[in-house]
Amino acid sequence: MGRPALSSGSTVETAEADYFQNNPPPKEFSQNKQLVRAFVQRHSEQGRRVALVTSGGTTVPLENQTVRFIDNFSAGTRGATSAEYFLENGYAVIFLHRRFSLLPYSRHYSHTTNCFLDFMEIDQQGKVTVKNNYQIGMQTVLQKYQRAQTEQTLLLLPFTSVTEYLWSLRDTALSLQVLGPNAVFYLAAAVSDFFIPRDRMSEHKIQSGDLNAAGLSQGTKLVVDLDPVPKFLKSLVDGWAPNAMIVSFKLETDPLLLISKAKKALERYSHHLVIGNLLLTRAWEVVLVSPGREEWVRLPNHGPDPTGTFAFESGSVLEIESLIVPKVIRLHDVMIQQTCN
Ligand code: PAZ
Repeated sequence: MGRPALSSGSTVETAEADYFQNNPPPKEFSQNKQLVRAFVQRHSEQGRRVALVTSGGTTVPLENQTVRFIDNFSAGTRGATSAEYFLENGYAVIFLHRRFSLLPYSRHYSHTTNCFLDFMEIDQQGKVTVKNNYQIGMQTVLQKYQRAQTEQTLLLLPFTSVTEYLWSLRDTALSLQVLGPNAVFYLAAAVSDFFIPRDRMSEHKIQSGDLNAAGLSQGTKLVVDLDPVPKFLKSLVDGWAPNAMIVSFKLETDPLLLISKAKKALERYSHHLVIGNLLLTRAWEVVLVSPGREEWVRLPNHGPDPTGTFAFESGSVLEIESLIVPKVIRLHDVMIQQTCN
């Protein structure tokens, strides 16, 4: 059974309606809508589960023709890596990601410390080939990538600003409603809590010599006046995706706050799972907080250094997402079973 729909006229509903009315959709919105509809329909007919994986940070533009913006931290590693494990487990994936952040499969060769050119060489005939010691690794990644291409199980949807993100999230959620409990939302993106409403945003680049142009500045200082972004998780859980499984992430820097903030989010939104992580240790430990339960997931051979201050990485090739995603899928299995009974 799904969650009850939002009562009409609630504050959340009004804030949501105002937000979408005052902040127009991105240019590619209608085109993406068609792509999502077709993708969902195909996988629904094939009886495949679909994961919406969000990834990367949203921006808050200071100008409509954006030169400057406030950014949210995230390289897109968590999202891109998790998407691969969902695909490997038979899910189709809609990958709602920050434009130019890491993507499933190409992430192995696209980071600046992992540049694809370092994997190549020019042979004696002048042909570009993959270096011998990378052949097997690249073949494995390429096979998985090509499988996703052939089976059309991966749909890439980019966003840049928080508004683009929210338009795409809402529309995709509405499209996924046909799947009922067979959809899972895995919200790893780092989404801005504050933004500048469209009607207060400068059209052109804010000029230091014309400090009142954007309505943002006072004297010689640039004062940025931000409004809160409506609590979209509430809208998602209660309104846009009432029957789907919803997994949110919580990023903190203070270890003492992590569990309490994750629990608070779970209570506030009444969804299925919050995955908590700390900025410094996120690559090797997370905590899964679900109603009445918390479970730490850690990569072996990682932990505090001898001073107990920082964590260190041992060079393990095991990725923590290979441990997280199967646990999420097990919870999804249980949720689907409970819905069917
Ligand atoms: O992309 P990345 O691997 O560098 O970082 C992932 C993350 C820390 C942004 C993600 O795991 C997360 O916690 N996202 C939610 C952030 C938030 O609390 O808004």
